[in-house]
Amino acid sequence: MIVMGILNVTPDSFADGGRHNDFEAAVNRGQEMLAEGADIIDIGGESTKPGADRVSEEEELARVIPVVKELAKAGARISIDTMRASTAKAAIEAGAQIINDVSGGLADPNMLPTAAQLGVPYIAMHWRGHSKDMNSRAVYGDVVKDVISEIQERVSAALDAGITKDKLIIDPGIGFAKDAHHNWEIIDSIDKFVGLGYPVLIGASRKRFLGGDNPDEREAATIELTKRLSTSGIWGVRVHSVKPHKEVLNS
Ligand code: PMM
Repeated sequence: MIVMGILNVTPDSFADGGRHNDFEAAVNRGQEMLAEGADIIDIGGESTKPGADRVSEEEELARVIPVVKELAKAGARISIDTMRASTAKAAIEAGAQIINDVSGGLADPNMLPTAAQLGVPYIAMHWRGHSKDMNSRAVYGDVVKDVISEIQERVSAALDAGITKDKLIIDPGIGFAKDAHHNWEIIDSIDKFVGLGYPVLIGASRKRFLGGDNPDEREAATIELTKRLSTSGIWGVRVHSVKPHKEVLNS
């Protein structure tokens, strides 16, 4: 199972916002994660925490592109965490190798064709709308069935746009338009997501449903969850701290 290390070059991400918000701090943290054995570094320049405002394309590019270039030079396998096709394209041209789109192609109509044209792996996350008001969209009949059917719609759209099956990775979008109960139901039914036949990524790291007031206090629960998921058949976990997760997976 792969470990994707999170590198948010933002002032406002919920767990690591403001910690690597300039070029030097971001590159240092990326190199640290590489040394700890991160398989992929996921670089993002736009916070998606509930209630967050969008950033402009210019600001997003200014945050991520220099960091992508520098860490690609250092040999990192990089995913670009963006909802914008233009940012995805610029990041791939700067040395990133994977597109991580939390909107599954819904936020930008150019994203799926751009990913198809670039021919790189594409992570399609389950999403119901921008962060500003996503909590009001956390309404489901049967959350597992509904999320699976909405992911299947995005998979069809991706395939129709020309992304090939072998390039698609899916993600149920833990914490995105989902309350704690929804998140746990998805995790308890993770086999159903794995059964869809695509690699599955889980990004639960330090999210609110794990309990505790402070994101840093949720690390122990995040590690427990990685341990639990290690036998589930998922492809990878997206986490803030790399080393303890690699240790759990290697033990
Ligand atoms: N969560 C966040 C951002 N990007 N990408 C994927 N594929 N899956 C996630 O669950 C996900 C994501 C929000 O968390 P952060 O602020 O810690 O980056």
